[in-house]
Amino acid sequence: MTTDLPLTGRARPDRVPHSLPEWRALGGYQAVERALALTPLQVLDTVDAAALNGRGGAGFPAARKWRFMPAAADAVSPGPNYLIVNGDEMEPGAFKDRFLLEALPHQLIEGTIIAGFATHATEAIVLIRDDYRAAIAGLTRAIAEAEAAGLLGDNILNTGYSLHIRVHPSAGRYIVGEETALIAALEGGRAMPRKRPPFPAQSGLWGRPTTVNNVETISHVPHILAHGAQWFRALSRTEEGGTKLYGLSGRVNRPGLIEAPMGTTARELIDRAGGVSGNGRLLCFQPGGGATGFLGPEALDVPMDFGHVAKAGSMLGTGTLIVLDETACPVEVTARHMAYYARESCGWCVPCREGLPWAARILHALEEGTARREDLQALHDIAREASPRGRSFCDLMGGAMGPLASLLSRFGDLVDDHLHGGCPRRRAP
Ligand code: L3W
Repeated sequence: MTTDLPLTGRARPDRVPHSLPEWRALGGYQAVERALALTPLQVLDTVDAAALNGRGGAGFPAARKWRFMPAAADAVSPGPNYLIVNGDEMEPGAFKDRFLLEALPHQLIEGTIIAGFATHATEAIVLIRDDYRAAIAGLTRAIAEAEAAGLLGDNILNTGYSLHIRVHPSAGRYIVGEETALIAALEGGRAMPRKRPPFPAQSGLWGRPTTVNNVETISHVPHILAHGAQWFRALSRTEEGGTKLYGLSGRVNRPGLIEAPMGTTARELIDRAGGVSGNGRLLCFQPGGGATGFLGPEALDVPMDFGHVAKAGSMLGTGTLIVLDETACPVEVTARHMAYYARESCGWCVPCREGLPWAARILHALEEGTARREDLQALHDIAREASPRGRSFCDLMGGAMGPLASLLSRFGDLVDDHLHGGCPRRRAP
């Protein structure tokens, strides 16, 4: 295995998943053997010492989340703990989990067993975006192989630990990625987020203690157990452990995925993606998918981890950069994002249900040259009122405000210019 690219180093170029014998020949399931020889608390402490932050968007420390889960003896009523692996990848610009699901299903199964053991779970569900058909089929096959070999299911490797994993295709909406909406959808209801607390760790699927972790987060776990916490930390350039599966899209010459040390700069990532395309000059980039605020060339040397990107005024989010060159229009890009988030809102909270379509309409009118100055004022009002956390049950609206608020603060003059006949990039010279 390539230990400097632990997450992707064993993948085949054609993404065809390994059979179980092939995976075992590459050292597969050794991490599971090692983990199940420890106690759940020792596994948890190892992941804690590795400083693994959740890769789904919020960057919450994985081990801290796991510690919220009660052991069976501490639970107030009998019943299972659940582990949900979130593969509902629908953030605009994000395509990293798809690769891990399609190319490396046994890696994910290993991580799920180890995370399940640490959180006292006996049932795990991998929820996968409905369009990811190859991922659903490949993971289902890999689960069957692992079960037949005694690596999964009842009494794994004769250790007394049992975990059953099932695959669940998502309902096909962006909001299903939010953990409480995801749980509602799994229970057969509409995917509506609910207020927290109670957090899923206290009352999740069917009222039971539940952990929800992203696919990339879980895929890192076997490597931490195989090589140790200090090794994992040393892979990173910052205090946040490990490598990161970054993604690049938009105006770069070679869009795609890059596994690199956590804290790699946007400058290096864009260089590795063949540099900026279009006119070759960077206008701005979104560091972590559609729901993250624009950063400019001044942020090219910011280490791309959760803490540093937040300090620079945006979010690492999914770590999938969307790059704009000087010929791209950030108003147009924001309009597209806003139309998406407006469509994907569950409609429960009024500011989100009404505010997002309104913002999308104004941005569209700006592009078309039909917006009035009062519309621009309304856009500012929406960004100001909808940005603070706590105005809605979940973060869909707050996330959508990332690009909008940064558009207005960073590109005020350009937005204003749109009042005079639409997008200046499209106007005849
Ligand atoms: C128990 C406490 N648990 C916090 C848990 C909480 C959650 C985690 C982080 O995500 C971003 C947003 C979107 N007792 C706890 C506790 N927890 N305090 O820790 O919580 P939080 O609020 O920081 O973040 P969040 O709401 O989980 C917000 C993005 O995540 N998002 C993610 C989607 C992910 C996928 C995917 O993985 N495929 O779709 C959706 O909203 O960008 O910025 O687990 O329960 N005292």
